[in-house]
Formats: sequence, structure tokens, C-alpha cells
Amino acid sequence: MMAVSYFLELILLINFIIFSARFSVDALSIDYYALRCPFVEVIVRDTVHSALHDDPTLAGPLLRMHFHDCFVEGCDGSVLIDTTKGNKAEKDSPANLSLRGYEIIDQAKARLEDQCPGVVSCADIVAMAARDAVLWTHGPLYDIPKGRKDGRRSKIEDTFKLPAPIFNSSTLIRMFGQHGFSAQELVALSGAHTLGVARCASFKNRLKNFDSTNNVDPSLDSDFARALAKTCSAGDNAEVSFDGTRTEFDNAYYNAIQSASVLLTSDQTLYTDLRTRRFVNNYGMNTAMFFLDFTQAMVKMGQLDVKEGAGGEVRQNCHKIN
Ligand code: HEM
Ligand SMILES: *[C@@H]1O[C@H](CO)[C@@H](O)[C@H](O)[C@H]1NC(C)=O
Ligand SMILES: CC(=O)N[C@H]1CO[C@H](CO)[C@@H](O)[C@@H]1O
Repeated sequence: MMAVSYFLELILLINFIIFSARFSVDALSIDYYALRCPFVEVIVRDTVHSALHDDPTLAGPLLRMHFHDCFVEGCDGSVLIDTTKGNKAEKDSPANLSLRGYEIIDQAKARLEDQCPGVVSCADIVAMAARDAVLWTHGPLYDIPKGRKDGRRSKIEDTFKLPAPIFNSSTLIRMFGQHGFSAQELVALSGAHTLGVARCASFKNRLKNFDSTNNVDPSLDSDFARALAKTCSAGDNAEVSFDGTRTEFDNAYYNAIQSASVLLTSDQTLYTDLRTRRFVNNYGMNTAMFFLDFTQAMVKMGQLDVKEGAGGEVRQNCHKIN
């Protein structure tokens, strides 16, 4: 009896050792680089903050880059890959054309390769840069697990997985649900639209046939619609800020939704739909609640389909597969 239970315990112990060894090699963790590259956080933050000091409007694009990376093929740096002769990459997709800030990722990567060559993945740099952009714009401070590996696939056709701005809430709830997000998390993540701009191409569907009496999208405030139509007479590339404070991470985006003065169909639909409206109201009223839910959802988003261990690589150059 004694021998059997010792034997069982031994097996449990061996299992535990194998499991934790696998865990510590593969899994993401907050202190993944603690021994491998101790100054990684400082280097990325310093690079991002000095770039934003020069051009604060890059905060939005850095945050968006992480989202586009994670929703297509997981958070694996696939968004950074350049198109080559044989392969049209995600970057070439119309959805991704307005992404900017790649040079900030390159700068951080160059400094990190200097300090600890071959150690820090491009996917981790994108995740940290998004987080640091949020902090720089006075958003919440939060810690993220690291240890993502870079992927080896980046194909333009995969970008159909990105939500389109004309989607309604049912489609968005379903799409985000496929990634394990609740309707509340969809609303919290959409709060990223507190930063940055959209181009008229992304919301002109709401202004079509617009004249002073016939407002095509009834969920759009008519004065706001008139102002948008005027701006957009300059063409598809004219830019409009999502909320009044383009480089300030706050809850003004939700207030803009409440007053029917936000840009995308996908933003306004969160208010039209009763399943999501109460979260818009909560976040519009309570910045602390928005910050808490946003950071939790970002940490979750940052772990979508991550490649670990041999499933990926640490790219030498973020623009191409090794
Ligand atoms: C809910 C579904 C979403 C849709 C349909 C959507 C769509 C869009 C579109 C169409 C633009 C404007 C692009 C342009 O006209 O150049 C945009 C901008 C932006 N998106 Fe989203 N987005 C969504 C969710 C998210 C999420 C989850 C994040 C990040 C966590 C995010 C971050 C941003 C940021 C920061 C910008 C501003 C970029 C800039 O200033 O250049 N979006 N989004
Ligand atoms: C949402 O959009 C989908 C796809 O276009 C459509 O089938 C559905 O009827 C729409 N739902 C609502 C509530 O408008
Ligand atoms: C959101 C969005 O516009 N997505 C587009 C990204 O690019 C692909 C390929 O061109 C389109 O199919 C998507 O609709």
C-alpha cells in the first residue's frame, strides 16, 4: 500500500516537473525577459515616449497596430511583414493602409538587438508599444505578459478577419465572441477610439446622399453630419478625430457616442443595441471603470493565439521572416 502511494506521488511529482518546465519555457509571463533582457521595458517605453513627444498623433496608430496584429493570425508580429515578390502581406490590405508608426517599432528593435541580440520578439515590441502609447496619452498603466514569438505567415487575404467599420453590433458581438470576448469587452476595447482619427473613406457610408434635410444614417446627429459632410468634401482621405481629444486617452469617446456624434457605424451601433448600450453609459460616466475593463481586455487581446516556443521565431528584422 505504502509503495503504491509513493509510486503515485512520484508520478505526480514527475508530471508536475514536466508540466512546469513546459510552462516556464513556453507560456507568456510578466517577467519573461527579467533575466534574458532586463531593460526591455525601459528601452521600449523610452523609444515610444520620445517618438510621441515628437509626434503625439502616432499614439493612435501604435495602439491600432497591436489590435490588427492580434486579430489576424494571433499577436505574432504578422502585421509588420513587408510584401515580397512571392507574398502579398497583411500590410497591403486596404484596412491596414492607414496604419503608421512602423519606424518606432524598428527603432526599439534596433536598440534591443544592440542590448540583447535575438531575444525580444517583434510581437512583444508591438504589444509593449501599444501599452506605452496608452500611458503616454494619460491612459491607465498596466503590465502585460511577454514571451510571444513572431509568426511566419502574413497574407493579405487573412485581413478579412478584421471588423469593418460598417458592421452592426450583432456582427461585431459575434466576431469578438469568436475570439472569446463578451459584449462588454467589445465596448471596452472599442474605447481605443478615444485616440486618433478616421478618414472619410471609413464613414462616408453614413453620409451618402446627405443633404440638409435627408440624413441617411438616422443614428447620426444632424449638425455633426453636416460638419462631417463639409470636411469630407475634401475627399476620402480627409481625417476627423474620433472624439474631441485625439491624443488624450479618456472616456470622451463614449460621450460622443451618447450624443450621436461619433464617426463609424461600428461605434454608434454600440448605443443603438440595448445589449451594449448600458456599457457605453457606464464607461461614459465612470472613467475608472473604463480604464479597469479596458486594461483587462487588452491583456486578454494581447494573448490571442500567441505563438510560443517552436511555433514561432524571434525575427532579426521585424519586416521579414528569418
Ligand atoms: C470594434 C471593431 C472595430 C472597428 C470596426 C474598427 C475600425 C476602425 C477604422 C475604420 C478606423 C479608421 C481607419 C482610417 O480611416 O484610417 C479605426 C481607427 C482606429 N482604431 Fe479601430 N476598429 C475597431 C476596434 C478597435 C480596437 C479593438 C482597437 C484597439 C484596441 C482600435 C484602435 C483604433 C485606433 C487607436 C484608431 C485610430 C488610428 C489613427 O489615429 O490612425 N480599434 N478603427
Ligand atoms: C447586421 O448585419 C448582418 C450582416 O450584414 C445582417 O444579416 C443582420 O440582419 C444585421 N442585423 C441587424 C440587427 O441589423
Ligand atoms: C475592415 C476592412 O476594410 N477590411 C478589409 C481588409 O482588406 C481585405 C482585403 O482587401 C478586405 O476584404 C476587407 O474587407
